[in-house]
Amino acid sequence: MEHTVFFSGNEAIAHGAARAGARFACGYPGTPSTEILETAARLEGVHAEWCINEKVALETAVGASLAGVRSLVTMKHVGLNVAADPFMTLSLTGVNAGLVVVSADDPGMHSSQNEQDNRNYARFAKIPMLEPSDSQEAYDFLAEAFALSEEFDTPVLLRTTTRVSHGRGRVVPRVPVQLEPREYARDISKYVMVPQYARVRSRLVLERLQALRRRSEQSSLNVLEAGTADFGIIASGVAYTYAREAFPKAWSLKLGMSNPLPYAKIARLYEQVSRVAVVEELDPFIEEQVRALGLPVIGKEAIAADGELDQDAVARALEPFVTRKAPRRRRPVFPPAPHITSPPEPLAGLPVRPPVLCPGCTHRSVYTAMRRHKLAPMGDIGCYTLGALPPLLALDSCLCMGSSIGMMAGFNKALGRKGAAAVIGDSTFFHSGITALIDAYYNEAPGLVMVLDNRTTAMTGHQGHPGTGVRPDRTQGPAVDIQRLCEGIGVRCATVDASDYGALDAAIGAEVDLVGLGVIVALAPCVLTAPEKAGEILVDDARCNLCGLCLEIGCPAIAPADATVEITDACTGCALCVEVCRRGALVCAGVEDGA
Ligand SMILES: Cc1ncc(C[n+]2csc(CCOP(=O)(O)OP(=O)(O)O)c2C)c(N)n1
Repeated sequence: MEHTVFFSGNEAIAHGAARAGARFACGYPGTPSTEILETAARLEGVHAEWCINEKVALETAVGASLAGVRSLVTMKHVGLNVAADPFMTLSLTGVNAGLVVVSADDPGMHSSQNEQDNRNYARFAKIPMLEPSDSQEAYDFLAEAFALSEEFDTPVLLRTTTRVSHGRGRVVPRVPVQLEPREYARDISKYVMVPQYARVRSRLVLERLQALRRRSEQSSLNVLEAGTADFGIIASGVAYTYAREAFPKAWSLKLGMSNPLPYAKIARLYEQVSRVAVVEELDPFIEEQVRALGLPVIGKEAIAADGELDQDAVARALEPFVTRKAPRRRRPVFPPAPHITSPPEPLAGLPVRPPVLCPGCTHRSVYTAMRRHKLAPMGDIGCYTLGALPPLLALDSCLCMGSSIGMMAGFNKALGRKGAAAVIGDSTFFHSGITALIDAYYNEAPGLVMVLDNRTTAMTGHQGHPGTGVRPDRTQGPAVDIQRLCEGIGVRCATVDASDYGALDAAIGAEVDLVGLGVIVALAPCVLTAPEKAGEILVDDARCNLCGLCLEIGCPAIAPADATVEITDACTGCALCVEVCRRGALVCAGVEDGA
């Protein structure tokens, strides 16, 4: 007899992920998902960690995926609300090694504050979704999910419900998947979701969805099972098993891959039978899409839209419809492929003006100092994200607010060394960087976190935040000190004047050489809030050979001239260009001296 084991769905997911080559698993506890990670933690070769919350867990898994390791992240349904910010944009960036997000939903609310149907999230994010209906499928679907993730460059949602997660069943273990190692390749236009790159990725997501639908049509996970009755059922997950038991003679379309739906397979079911019911718990997720094809269907008018189903409930609900007169047969109308826009042509005659960091912005000094240390800089959202654009090319990722530290932690954990750093603004640090820093400390992630503290929320127009204490009416309230906060957590932290390039360079060099986790707060007020000119930059034409070093810092106040460079009126005198010039061709004079 075949060797079998007896697993709950959650145990099967953990074992299935390990068999599929996942080496990194993280999550936040919540019924009915918890045992997945508890099981993963007991498996050899899998690094498992509890994260501080679901958002940080997802960002950490993304970091591990970028570093080349297949990663699993687990949560209960409401946890995906917490992780929704990285989740939605992860659809655009895609992955490196496969990444599977498990959402364990709780119809009937055995242990939850609501019973939201997270299948909607897969449609919302335009990503594939798999729904196992028993332990064997929970085990097998993981290999399928990781393969889909890599083939289509997308996160995959694996959605279970309490009965699948907690029900136990026989599982036949399979041969472990053999994997080629995946190198990390820096790709700013893929991983840095500033508008100009995100617009391109958005179109790719729409094309990917079309390709996924073709896969869904062919997938062996979506099976049309023949019956003898003039009645068909469409179902996924545990609802399929209830329907099968209640109506053993019915035809059925079992959907293991329930997003995107296989329209042609649905149409084929309608060629066989004159009455079709969708059996699904909670929302009319499948039903509404079938109706949109113009097909008559029995759905939520019979099957409860709240709570759990079981085989008796399904039998009771559908019995009257099975015997009812069949509706007139109709042909489905498949929706046309969506129109996807083309990138706009640049306006003729107008120069292209990509957004840049302001002249004198001290974020530029940080990037210039970091460049020497060859760490992959995981970025975040703020003015400083502009540093990802040419010529600085200073950030490797930008997923959502507060994502940099979790991504750095996952990346470095997966590599087993300090391969990445995190770059985060002060407002973003308070928004959701703190939780990720606590998580990195708790999970002992090594790495350097640069907090670019310009004493304001510059990107959105200089609002106050807890670090400045400034209120909307510009009055002063209490302020939180970032260094003391970090030290209170237990993280090593130094504050450096961000306008002092030499000090920055030395502090970063020292921190990179230390083991463990450290924060450097690069402190200098936003240049727009300190408008006085710090000095006058003069060019020594005899020394300048237009080598271009000063141009690499991307300051809009420096422009190439005939044989030298020219400093324009936009210069604030920050003197970073003086620091990087190796020929002494740029000199900073006091404002009065130079005037
Ligand atoms: C979830 C979310 N909320 C709000 C925003 C809008 N937003 C973008 S960057 C930013 C804050 C940037 O401030 P900070 O981190 O201090 O960086 P700075 O712009 O000052 O360099 C905000 C609020 C967003 N992108 N995402």
